[in-house]
Amino acid sequence: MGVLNVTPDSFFDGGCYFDHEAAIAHGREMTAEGADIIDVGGESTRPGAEPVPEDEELRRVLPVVEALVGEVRVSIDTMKPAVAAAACQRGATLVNDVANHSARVAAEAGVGLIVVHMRGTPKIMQEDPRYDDVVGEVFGALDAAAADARQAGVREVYVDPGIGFGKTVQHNLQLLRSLPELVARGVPVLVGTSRKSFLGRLAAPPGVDPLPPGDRLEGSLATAVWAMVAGATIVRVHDVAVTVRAARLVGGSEPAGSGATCGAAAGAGR
Ligand code: HH2
Repeated sequence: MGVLNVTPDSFFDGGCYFDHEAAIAHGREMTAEGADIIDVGGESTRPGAEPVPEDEELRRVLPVVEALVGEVRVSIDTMKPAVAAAACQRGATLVNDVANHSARVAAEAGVGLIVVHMRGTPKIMQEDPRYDDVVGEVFGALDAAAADARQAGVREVYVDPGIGFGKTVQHNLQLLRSLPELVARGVPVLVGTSRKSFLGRLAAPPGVDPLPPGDRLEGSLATAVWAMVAGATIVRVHDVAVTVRAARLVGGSEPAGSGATCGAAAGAGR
């Protein structure tokens, strides 16, 4: 799943694709790079983010959804059921609502739903998040939310532990380590670690400032690969081309006619 933020303030790509033409072009680029789904969002969910009015969010996302639906599967990344409904009317077939308010909309539209664990709202979620048993609490909440979505009539449900949504670095690591356990519960799993701040903290030497989002590619790839090995069905990423390459390595499949090699000297045979 390629991330397409039509926002001025997203934590990594804010402002890069705020213009509709730039957003559509980037959606096409990620599709050409091998994304199966493009996740279109018009409101940042970074820690501390201010909510965006509904009419403004619609103005940001709908033209992009409409332009891409004929070319690739489009999901709508929103915390507003009305925005989810409007995007589905225009052809989006997956709802990604980190606030979990959109089960009824997804059921009525006959589309898929991603159920996400978030503690609080983006504005306050990173203010001292605490759990007695983060894995048990998050996975238990996902079980319940997936059951509610099914009960509401959604046929295609994914669960997402919500990396960075009301979690410390240690909480994120515990959840990632326990992914095989979440996968084993039987509902397909989505994982989104791409460029997130815990990667910047983990990769920086002790006493040094966390790495900024632009320097978190290695961590993004390492955690995406781990999620795939652990059995996740979808990884949500900003860097599609390199993640697709990593996925091919993990899956062990050689693209037809690629003459897959390592290093610059293609065909050198080593
Ligand atoms: N992460 C972000 C946004 N939406 N949806 C799901 N299901 N899972 C995630 O982990 C997830 C998500 C945050 O990333 P991004 O969209 O790049 O940033 P921003 O919220 O600042 O636009």
